[in-house]
Amino acid sequence: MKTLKIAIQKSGRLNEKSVELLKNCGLNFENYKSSLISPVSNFPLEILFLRDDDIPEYVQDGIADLGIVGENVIQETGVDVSYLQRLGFGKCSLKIAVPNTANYQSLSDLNGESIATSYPNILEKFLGENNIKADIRTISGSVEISPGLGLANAIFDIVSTGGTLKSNGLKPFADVMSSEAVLIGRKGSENEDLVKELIQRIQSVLRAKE
Ligand code: PRT
Ligand code: ZN
Repeated sequence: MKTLKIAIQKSGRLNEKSVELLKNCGLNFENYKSSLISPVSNFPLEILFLRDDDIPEYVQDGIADLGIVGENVIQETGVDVSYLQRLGFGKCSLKIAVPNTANYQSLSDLNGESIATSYPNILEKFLGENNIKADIRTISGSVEISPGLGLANAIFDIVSTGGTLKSNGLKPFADVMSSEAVLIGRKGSENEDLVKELIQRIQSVLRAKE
């Protein structure tokens, strides 16, 4: 019989909730921080622990059948996968934020300005849809300090409580997307019996939580 593979985040904001969800589905597996693959003893499934950024492509390419990852990462990587289930955790939004002292009135005031982000593709699409021509500066981390350093006029980043913006003298300016963790599958995987069985278990765990 076939063994499915599901990719989840190895460590970070989605790891704990992803592990908890799978355990609540009645799946037995060891959750050693050091291992990259953990077999499930009571279901034909292996769990792959990966960087979240790699999960969409692993699923698209069929190295994993399923994955749990934030919608923001799926959108940014632009992969072609099936959305199987929203999971209700890892909620956040992606916003353009500007210094408290900035005097932008409307989106068009971003024309000609520079915006630092780790999500250049999502930002480029949003700016394009709104006919804004801004200079996107892609950086891999600590995006929120770039206006203070004079690297950019604005930022585009994940916001949850807003505390990070506040402590860096920034304020939200435009909402671009909201995100949560979702279960994705390789295209066509939703027609497989084992995948259907797993989705059903996940849905009953989610229903029990309501
Ligand atoms: O190591 P790996 O590459 O796997 O992890 P990572 O560091 O890329 O991601 P991680 O673990 O930080 O986040 C995983 C996913 O959690 C993200 O892709 C989002 O889908 C989701 N998520 C939910 C968040 C947040 N909330 C969040 N608050 N991801 C990041 N943040 C950061 C944000 O970048 C900013 O620096 O928290 C800060 C803002 O938080 P507030 O509360 O101050 O507004
Ligand atoms: Zn990442």
